[in-house]
Amino acid sequence: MSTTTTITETVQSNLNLHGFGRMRMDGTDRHFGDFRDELTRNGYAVVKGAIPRERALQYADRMYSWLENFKLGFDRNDPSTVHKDKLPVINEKGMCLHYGLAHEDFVWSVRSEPGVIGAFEKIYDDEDLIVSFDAVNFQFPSRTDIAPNKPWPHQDQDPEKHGFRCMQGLVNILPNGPEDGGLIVCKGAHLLSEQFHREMAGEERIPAWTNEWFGFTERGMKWLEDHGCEWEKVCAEPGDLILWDSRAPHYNVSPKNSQARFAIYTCFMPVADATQEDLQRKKDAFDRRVGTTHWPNAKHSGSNVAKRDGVDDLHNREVPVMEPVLSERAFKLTGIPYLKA
Ligand SMILES: O=C(O)CCC(=O)C(=O)O
Ligand SMILES: [Fe+2]
Repeated sequence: MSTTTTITETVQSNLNLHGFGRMRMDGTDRHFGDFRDELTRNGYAVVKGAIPRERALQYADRMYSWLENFKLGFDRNDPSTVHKDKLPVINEKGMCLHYGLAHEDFVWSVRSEPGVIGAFEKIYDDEDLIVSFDAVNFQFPSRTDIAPNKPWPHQDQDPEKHGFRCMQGLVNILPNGPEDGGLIVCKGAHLLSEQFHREMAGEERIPAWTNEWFGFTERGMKWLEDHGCEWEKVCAEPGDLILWDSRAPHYNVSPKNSQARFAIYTCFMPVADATQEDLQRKKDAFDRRVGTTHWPNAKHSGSNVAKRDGVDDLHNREVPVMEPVLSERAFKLTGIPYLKA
């Protein structure tokens, strides 16, 4: 192969890794012939078997063990032990946000799964990506020991910043049918987001702790309904990756039957969309083993201090039980290799 060919090929592959370019998510994306077609049309999609089912069930086993290893009394085989006194702190939405969980080895293993990374490489047509240090979701059926999970329809994107900016994802770990707990998405509404915010600009807002969040009021929900948008429960098998545009209105519901819902959030964005300051903050979050939001650029980071009934949980820990062992590919996802000295 001549040098010229090699350079041409390199330039070509850098420009257009998968031959389609970064998704625009504005309704004008060309036909891809894969999950991206649904993603661009509906604002969400399921990538079947991003992780082989058997491996997803092994992750479920590690998740159950992580809960049991607090030695508070939770036993996966005894539903009566699903109680907040017997579990680490998990909120009514199923989120577990502390205890170094965002950096447990099994969480990093899920983030580093080739089928997960590969889906985002296709979306962004880019291999230089960073990943969020996001929460883990454990939703158990029939909980009366915690507050009910009331609908919390929202977008995870600043309403003043239009257009497609971030693709969110979660790896579904347990069987997840129509009656099970999980993600509810307003189909196609990502395409109406700009119009919504223009027409509803004067409306009262639900307070948000970050600019990158917008909550839908009853009037907002009515607007979506009046514009023909329908809400759908997204169903998935163990190992399926669920993707959704940050602009897509969504929330989660708790299980209605006996099946638990486990999920690991995995959001990726091109490192090119992050500043050096973002990457520095991200490194700091990684070094301290704390979580971030869904946004991989680490605008906000969390803490490992869970509060139980207002006081620090006695079972808090600053580092994961099992520190992550990162492959070279996974380490790039921390953003650290992209920091200039
Ligand atoms: O658990 C889910 O399916 C969605 C969670 C979510 O929307 C969020 O954390 O912002
Ligand atoms: Fe969300």
